[in-house]
Amino acid sequence: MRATVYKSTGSWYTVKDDAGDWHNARMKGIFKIDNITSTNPVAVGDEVEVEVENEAEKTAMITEIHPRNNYINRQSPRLKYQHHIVASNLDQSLLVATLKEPRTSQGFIDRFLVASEMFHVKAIIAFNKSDLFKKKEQEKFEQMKEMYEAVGYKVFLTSTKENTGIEELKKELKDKTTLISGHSGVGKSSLLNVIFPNMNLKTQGISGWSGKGQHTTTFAEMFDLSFGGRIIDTPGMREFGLVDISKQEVSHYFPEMRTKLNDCQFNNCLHVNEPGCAIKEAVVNGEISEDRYVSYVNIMESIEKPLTPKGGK
Ligand SMILES: Nc1nc2c(ncn2[C@@H]2O[C@H](COP(=O)(O)OP(=O)(O)O)[C@@H](O)[C@H]2O)c(=O)[nH]1
Ligand SMILES: [Mg+2]
Ligand SMILES: [Zn+2]
Repeated sequence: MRATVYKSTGSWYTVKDDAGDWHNARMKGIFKIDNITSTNPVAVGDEVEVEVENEAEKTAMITEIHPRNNYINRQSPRLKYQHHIVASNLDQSLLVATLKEPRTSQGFIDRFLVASEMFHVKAIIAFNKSDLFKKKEQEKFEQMKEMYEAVGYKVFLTSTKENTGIEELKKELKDKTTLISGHSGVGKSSLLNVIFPNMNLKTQGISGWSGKGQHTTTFAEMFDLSFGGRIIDTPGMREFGLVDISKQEVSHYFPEMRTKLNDCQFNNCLHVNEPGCAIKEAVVNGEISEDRYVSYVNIMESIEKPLTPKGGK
């Protein structure tokens, strides 16, 4: 029977089968998926086959994992050379950002967008706390919206306090599986509460079941939206790691650079110091935003440095 993974506590998985019934499932045997070394073989969002073990206790065995359309991973917090799959089969990722209390830096936003491109996941951005905006923030927002929309990312403006912009955002979430992400304090939980007030009630029945494995602050969890669609929350995840990214590929994850890469004089151009660079030329003549280019250079510089775990602050 086919089922979808909604939650993982390490060894137990909460899955919902195609008939809408919930099970607490365990894995059977050892799986090797996609030839990657992963600390968690089954991830939230995975489509699996399950066999019911105990009807009364609602336990089941996962016997097969269906191929993933995509997945997001990061370096394991404990084991440097292993990856942790955060979530799979996503339609889009939503970054909740703020310009005030706290301020999300553009560098952070651009790293998120690069990671989304790298994982083949469409990204959208919601600037929350619009009720706090004064003229300065309003102008900054307009500028960011123009910049990001020009390169293909939808931008929303919301306030959970004044309940504005929520309907537009809901339309974008409808019938899609969306991973929600953003710094602590930007209003992710508040947004989820206004988008779907009963969200917690929906999964409460089964989520507390296993008792042990209280890793709920590090593991992702998926929720059904009442109007269709699903949200994956990743509490405690500060940012997507740019895992295994090479300098050569970074420009491919900037949509505005992608189309110009063949115009550089050198085909191995990194668009930093090389002569005859079409990217730098596009920055000079205003076709590519200078701020986005700054983020590009910063990401390139961060790749030079040896990998350090990005878990802490
Ligand atoms: N002014 C204002 N405060 C907000 C808004 N949304 C959330 N907050 C506040 O920001 C703080 C952090 O919100 P929370 O949802 O816990 O953020 P999370 O850490 O991203 O889940 C709380 O004090 C919220 O009341 C908003 O739209 N406007
Ligand atoms: Mg929260
Ligand atoms: Zn170049």
